[in-house]
Amino acid sequence: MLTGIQAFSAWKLSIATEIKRYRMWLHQQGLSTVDLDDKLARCLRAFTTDRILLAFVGEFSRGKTELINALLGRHFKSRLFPTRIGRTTMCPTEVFYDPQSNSPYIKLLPIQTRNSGTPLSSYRRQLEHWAHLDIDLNSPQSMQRAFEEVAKTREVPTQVAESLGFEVEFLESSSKKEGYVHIPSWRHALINLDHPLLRLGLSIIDTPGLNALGLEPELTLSFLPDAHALLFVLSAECGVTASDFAIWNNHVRDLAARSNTALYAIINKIDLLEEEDVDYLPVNAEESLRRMVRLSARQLHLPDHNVMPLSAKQAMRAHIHDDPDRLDKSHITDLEMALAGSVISAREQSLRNTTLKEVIEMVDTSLNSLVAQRESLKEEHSIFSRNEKDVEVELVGLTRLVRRDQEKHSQRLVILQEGKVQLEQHLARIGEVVGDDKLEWHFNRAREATKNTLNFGVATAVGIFFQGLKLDMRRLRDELDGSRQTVDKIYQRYFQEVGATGVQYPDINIDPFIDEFGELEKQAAPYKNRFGNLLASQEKVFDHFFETLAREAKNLYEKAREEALRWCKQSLAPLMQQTLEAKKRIDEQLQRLEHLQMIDATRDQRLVSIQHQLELLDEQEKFLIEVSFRLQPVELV
Ligand SMILES: Nc1nc2c(ncn2[C@@H]2O[C@H](COP(=O)(O)OP(=O)(O)OP(=O)(O)O)[C@@H](O)[C@H]2O)c(=O)[nH]1
Ligand SMILES: [Mg+2]
Repeated sequence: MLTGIQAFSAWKLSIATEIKRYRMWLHQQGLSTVDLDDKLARCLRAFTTDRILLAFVGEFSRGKTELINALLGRHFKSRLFPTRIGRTTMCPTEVFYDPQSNSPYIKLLPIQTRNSGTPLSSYRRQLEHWAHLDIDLNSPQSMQRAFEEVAKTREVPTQVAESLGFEVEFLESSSKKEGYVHIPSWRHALINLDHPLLRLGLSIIDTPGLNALGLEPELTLSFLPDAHALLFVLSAECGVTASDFAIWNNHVRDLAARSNTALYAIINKIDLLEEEDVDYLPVNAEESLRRMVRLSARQLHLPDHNVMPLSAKQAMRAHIHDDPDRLDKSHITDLEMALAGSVISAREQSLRNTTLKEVIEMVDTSLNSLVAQRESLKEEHSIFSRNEKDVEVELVGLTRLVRRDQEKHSQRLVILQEGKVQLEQHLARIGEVVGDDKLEWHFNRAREATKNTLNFGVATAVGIFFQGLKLDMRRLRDELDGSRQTVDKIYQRYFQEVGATGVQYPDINIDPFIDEFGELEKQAAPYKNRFGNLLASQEKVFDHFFETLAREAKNLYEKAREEALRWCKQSLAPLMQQTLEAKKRIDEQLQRLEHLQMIDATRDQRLVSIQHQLELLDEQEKFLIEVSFRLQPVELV
């Protein structure tokens, strides 16, 4: 996996370097505009901030944490996170590398913050609310103490647990105090470690088993859909049990449809199966494992190759004792290879098909402009190479032609400026169709309906909310259809002036957003069924869920608006870039011709001057060809 991620990181870095070089070149040539620069800055960000997120979910004690230990254990050679029989991981735990910090740490968000109604995403920006623990990777005792803290629980009266949004039926009762239950001490943990995989941009989220996913809706609604791979961990001891199945159905299954997440089911603890086979069963272990894979794949509706049998514990032991045979038997390498293959290549494809494509088109436009400039210089060269007495006449003739060209280009710029004004109107309308006030209105109306569950019921309240949002999205789609017609007309008018240029405007599709709203709404299904009309004790849980759901919907709504506005603003950018580059070339040519007419130079001096220009052009062209070449696809390992 390390090799795959290393190759991917090196590739992203090299692309980012080329984008920076091209951006600088545009600046130096005086060809950069605010729009073009914004576009390049956005593309650069996509390559420099790209991360790979792996999420581990499943029922408690299936071995999620041990699997993370095994994946990181290749480097550390020791077990990092505590694992034990029964519930271990008490709060969602993110593991990553923080380049801004000099030493490893754990940050813990107190559970009481659930009372505040502030989302986790906001707390992530306010680190003063988090407890901070330094960890010393060289001291096993320090590590143990720190990680024990993450797993800490507290005893609180059931009402307190309810007021924090917990569903009491999922909590362990206190053995000492009547009416008290155990709740986790912390709501979320952030762990910064220096590890080669994490340094390369991999981050991991470990989740507790039991009903943790139901407890922190932000996890299922926000974190997990962002994951590039979701590992649903099962145990070979029991296969897919009813509670595994409930987690799968309620929280995992639909995630794959909502996002580009690669979904794997891991059948962990296969070592146990082998031991059993030796002692009691005549059937060979391999065969029973294959059967279990096939059965689980069928139950979960996954392709067989996405169900991976392995032993995290055996892999961990193999790392500790440096035992390649045991590592082989653990089958952990199969998972590492599958992850490297599917996740990295999906990330890479997505960057190639979107961001990188845009950059390559921009570089091509600049290259085409240089080619046109070369043609002009060659033409000038051929004029000056001819009989000297015709030169002045030809020069005047050429100057006249170029001046006409210049005028044409000024007209083209006018077309584009007028187009921009037209698009401003579309921009304003888009801002109205999916404005903040609209969103607020939908939210308040749904809020009213949830409060008034006697009349409406939860299902209706959620339904009303999403109907409103989807209706706005459809209006946005109609508005964009109108904008597209305007853009189309501008391009046609431009093409009539210039002839076909091969430049195309990017397209936009709002349908995936509408689908995503549908998927988000589906996440409310368990609540709809469970609550119908809410009991008082369930209200708090639903409130918390609804706040999170509404916030996610809000993010999605804002994302759709942002994309629509960006599309509208940048739809003329390819033509604008082409026209500005051509205009600059023509202005320079005209200046040159006027200068050549004024000075009293000999034919040779003029030829030398043109030759010099051609050499400068060669350098520019060489530079851009090199950039363009480095942006082209290469086979990653
Ligand atoms: N035999 C065997 N035991 C394993 C394996 N992986 C994990 N275990 C054991 O299973 C128990 C639970 O492992 P954890 O990694 O804590 O499980 P988890 O899924 O993270 O559980 P929660 O944090 O409570 O949700 C521990 O005792 C592990 O040692 C494995 O591959 N083989
Ligand atoms: Mg765990």
